[in-house]
Amino acid sequence: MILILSILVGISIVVVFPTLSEAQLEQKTFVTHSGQVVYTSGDVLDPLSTASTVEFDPQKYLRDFNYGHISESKNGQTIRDFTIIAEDNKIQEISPGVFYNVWTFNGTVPGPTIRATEGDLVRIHFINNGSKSHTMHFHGIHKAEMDGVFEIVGPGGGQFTYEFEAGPVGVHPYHCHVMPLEEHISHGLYGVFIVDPKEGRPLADEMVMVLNGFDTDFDAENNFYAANTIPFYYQHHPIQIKTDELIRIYVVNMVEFDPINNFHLHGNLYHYYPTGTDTVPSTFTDMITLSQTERGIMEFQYTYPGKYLFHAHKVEFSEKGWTGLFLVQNSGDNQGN
Ligand SMILES: [Cu+2]
Repeated sequence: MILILSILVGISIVVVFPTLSEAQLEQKTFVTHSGQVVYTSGDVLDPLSTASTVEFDPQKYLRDFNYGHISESKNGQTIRDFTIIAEDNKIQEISPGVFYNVWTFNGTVPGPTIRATEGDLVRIHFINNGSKSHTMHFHGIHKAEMDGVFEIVGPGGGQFTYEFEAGPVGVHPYHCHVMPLEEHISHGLYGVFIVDPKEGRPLADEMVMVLNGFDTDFDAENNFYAANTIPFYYQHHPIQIKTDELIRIYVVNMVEFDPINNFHLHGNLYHYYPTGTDTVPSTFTDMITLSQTERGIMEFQYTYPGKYLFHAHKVEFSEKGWTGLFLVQNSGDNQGN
């Protein structure tokens, strides 16, 4: 009896958590925390050609930085104007055959990566075209009335202009701060705000990774996890980098419901700058663990070419989509080799 039970348990574990190598290749059936069975076709999801009402390209998002419309004040301060529009009616194919109502800033989850230099005047012209109230709350230093918590922006075209000096240097999340907060964040109203030091950072191949998850059956547990929204995306589309080239990743954990997330890099270690606020890394490691909205900057370079995994070492997350690959090519090779 015990033997039969243990075999059954073993089989169910294989069904719920198939091994990494086959997780994305075969039809997937898994039981959610509430007992619902989720089926996906096992096809590779192409986020650019689905029936979704969202156009989101994880390959483009990875290295896409929005510096705003730039002007200069009379006293020489750089002004950066951004227009951000919130909506809450879009449907996105989160996994093959699994559609979910995403709430978006400028049409995507995450919203655009907003980038400024320390001391710049940042002006966010926020328009709420959603059916619910929304706001933008930036992590960072600013006046109370610019905090996006008490200044609720009403649905159907409500507007607010957030204005603050960019600071401190680092990588910060922004997100809607309307209650119930869990609902507004888990549906996708978040993005990344990078504040560069005035003196700049050493030249690097820079990218942004937002660690997120989706609760598609509304049981306050995530069914899918990802770096940049689409489960397994960078496993099917490895991120191409070069040997001996400095890689800098701005990583932000926005996973709701789960208390922790993490980032493990294979075949290498990285210098890690928590929140990106210090010039000296706090650690040299291949594994960091992040609570919600914890973030930082990772820097590394590969000596040897080849394919290297990166993924959550929380295995449940990696087997439900939070896994990817770096394809490291020799610096001397031509593009596409
Ligand atoms: Cu909201």
